[in-house]
Amino acid sequence: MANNTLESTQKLSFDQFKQEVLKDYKTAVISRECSLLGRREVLTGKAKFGIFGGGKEVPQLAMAKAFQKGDWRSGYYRDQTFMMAIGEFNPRHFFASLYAHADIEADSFSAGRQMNGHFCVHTVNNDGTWKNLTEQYNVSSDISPTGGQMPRLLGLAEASKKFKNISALHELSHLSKQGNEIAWGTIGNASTSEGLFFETINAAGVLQVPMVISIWDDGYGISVPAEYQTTKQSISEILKGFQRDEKNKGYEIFVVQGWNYSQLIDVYQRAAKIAREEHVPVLIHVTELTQPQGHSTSGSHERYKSEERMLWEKEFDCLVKMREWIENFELTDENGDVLRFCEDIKELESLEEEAKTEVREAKKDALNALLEPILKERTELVKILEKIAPLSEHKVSLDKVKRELMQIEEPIRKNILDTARRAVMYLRDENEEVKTSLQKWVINYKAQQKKKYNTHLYSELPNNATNIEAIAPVYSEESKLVDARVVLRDNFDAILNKYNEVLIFGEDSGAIGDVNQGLEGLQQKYGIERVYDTGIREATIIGQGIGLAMRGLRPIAEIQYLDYIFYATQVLTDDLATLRYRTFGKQRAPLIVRTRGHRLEGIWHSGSQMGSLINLLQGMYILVPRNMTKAAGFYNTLLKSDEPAVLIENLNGYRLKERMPVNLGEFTTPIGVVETIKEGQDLTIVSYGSTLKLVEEASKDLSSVGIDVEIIDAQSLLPFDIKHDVVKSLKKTNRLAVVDEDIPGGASAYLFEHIVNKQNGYLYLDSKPITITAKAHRPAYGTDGDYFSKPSVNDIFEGIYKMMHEAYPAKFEPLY
Ligand SMILES: Cc1ncc(C[n+]2csc(CCOP(=O)(O)OP(=O)(O)O)c2C)c(N)n1
Ligand SMILES: [Mg+2]
Repeated sequence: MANNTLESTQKLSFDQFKQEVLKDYKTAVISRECSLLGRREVLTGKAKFGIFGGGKEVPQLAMAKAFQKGDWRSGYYRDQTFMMAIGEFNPRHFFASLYAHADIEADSFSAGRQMNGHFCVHTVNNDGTWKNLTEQYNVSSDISPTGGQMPRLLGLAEASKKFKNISALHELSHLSKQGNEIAWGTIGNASTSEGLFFETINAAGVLQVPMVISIWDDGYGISVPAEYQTTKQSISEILKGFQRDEKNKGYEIFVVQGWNYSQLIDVYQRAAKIAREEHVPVLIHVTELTQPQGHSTSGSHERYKSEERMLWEKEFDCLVKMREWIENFELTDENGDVLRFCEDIKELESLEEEAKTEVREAKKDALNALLEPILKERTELVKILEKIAPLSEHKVSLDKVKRELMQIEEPIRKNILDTARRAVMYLRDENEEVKTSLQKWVINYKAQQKKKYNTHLYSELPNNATNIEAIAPVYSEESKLVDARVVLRDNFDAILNKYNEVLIFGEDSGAIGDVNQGLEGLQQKYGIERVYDTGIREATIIGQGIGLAMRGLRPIAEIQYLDYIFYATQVLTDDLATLRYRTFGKQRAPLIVRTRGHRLEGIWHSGSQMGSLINLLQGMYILVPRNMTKAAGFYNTLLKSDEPAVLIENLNGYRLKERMPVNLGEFTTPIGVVETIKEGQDLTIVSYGSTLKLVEEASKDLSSVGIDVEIIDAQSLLPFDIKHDVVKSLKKTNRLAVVDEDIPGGASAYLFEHIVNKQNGYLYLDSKPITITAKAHRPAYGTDGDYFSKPSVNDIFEGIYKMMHEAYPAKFEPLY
């Protein structure tokens, strides 16, 4: 019966059908052979670590058949067969990534930056323009944290809905064919235990987006069996409540055995039709999969699988089953002739032999390609060492390190550079003639490696966010003083009007126009597709934004309060912040995260934890505007660029008065540039956000006792002061205080290190520099809680007065 289904859905002539099946089988055999040889490469020390797709080949063939150009995948490390079946991966590439070949031509997924099994297809050209995403298979770059692919998947699927429903987006025909694309997810059975999985499943059901999520179920998560992972040991069983029915929208859920090729093809075709045509999410629980070699190269599954299970895995290995099916397949045509896939088993055997040879050859080629440049580099160094050695007093040592380097059969760059740097150490006190060529070689070699390993954290294109020029807000005579949230709102209005791709969403962002009315009336004006409410689910709000941004839209995702960003921090730090780096600049997601914080009251409402974000979000911008005009300018800057950022508005600033600029949507606040907001002679105070208001107040008290401070607004924490303006101020004042609402050792330590160390501020200091910060604990509630937890005007005054007293005891009497 299944065979008939397959035939009818495929509508192919028998011969075409046969060719298709054999091609699939060969792809699966190639994939399996890669897994087997890959493991050997790791166990013999040629590669560091391996995680492969063995035991999951057959369902991936079926998924690949339903996957169309323009579609997207967000999956995990088991998908090598799918990648091969869509033509984006081959054995040569398999080994290049296993060997961590640090060249984007050899390992197009990450230029050797990611472990093997982390797939990707480039979405941007070298000049930063989008590729035609409708004409290629799109694979969003994988990350290792289990379940981490899920939030992004939601956004990839939601983008189709936006491209369909927002008519102004239809002209972006290189990004989408009016939303005809499916976002395909894959996840392991055990990883469905993660909260991100459930959050995404619920959100996609609510949003009704074209998403097909496959669960590759092999009964284990490394060594831990399903009984410890999943209630009722079945994810499809417990998700039954999501099944759509006549009354309610929901999911279509399929369960299919992972070794049943023909049923799999049928299920995937049906799933694709539902998702593509009806924009309904589909879940496919693919059961009875195996792991013929265990989880990864770091262990062996004999340790935790029973003998019985091991026997079952051998029997139900999807490749074995597919082969059986091919061997036994028979179809009687209308003439009564019996049609078969293979008349003779030898046909299959020779196909398998061919596949194996192809993999072995690819392995050799990949290794040679890896080694070739490295061996050349070694020769270069060796030649220099041989030239220098006879002239050196350290000939014996130089000869020894050279010999050791030459003895390494398959050297890596670490071996080469280590040898060279040791040689520099030996030659440190010898004359220039001897050592210059080597020193130069080391400097040059290091620079070359930097390009390989330390680039693309931020954009290297001309529109890098820090290159966007400042445009000052312009005021006319009619410019009124208004509540600052109105400046923000009118600027968002201008943005939504100017950029059709901008979407703004979050908790309470739609109907009421956010909790502080910064989006007031904008849903009414621009429609529910562009300014909208989401559920309370920070991680997937960010995931939504990542996926939308990856598909060429310009989402502004709102996290209602800074303190709640931690629900989404895993997604931000592991996925968004690493995206450009881990793809060697070949994918991007210019998501703007809008949030509000600073100087609130209470343990979970303080909005101050900037240090933690700075540590986790390298690869993003962290902007802390002191007022709403500055904030609006940052949004305008970010939209001219294409990089991700978190922007923290001042919660207590929305009702303060600011003048309304006339060039809304146009003026920009430069990123990475500080601003001096008060000039002074005696001391430089660096601060940011709403604490600046307290600093300004304290400066008046300080002025009244004869201390004239200069106040600098950091404005941007990541990056901070790229022009090194603070040190220029220190040259004048010779004293530094960093005032910060974060804990001791938080953002203040970061600013301090930048100023004193990176900017060499220590050279100009006449007093010990200080930080004035909050207490180490979370701030207590209420005005007194704030006063005794965070730096107050008194604390700032006294801290700085003390510094001046220590410098001039006669002039400044001790306060206490
Ligand atoms: C957040 C996180 N926790 C733990 C791990 C370590 N880890 C890697 S794979 C894995 C098991 C995943 O099992 P499953 O989802 O069933 O996928 P399978 O490998 O079986 O295909 C674990 C625990 C991880 N990568 N990420
Ligand atoms: Mg599993």
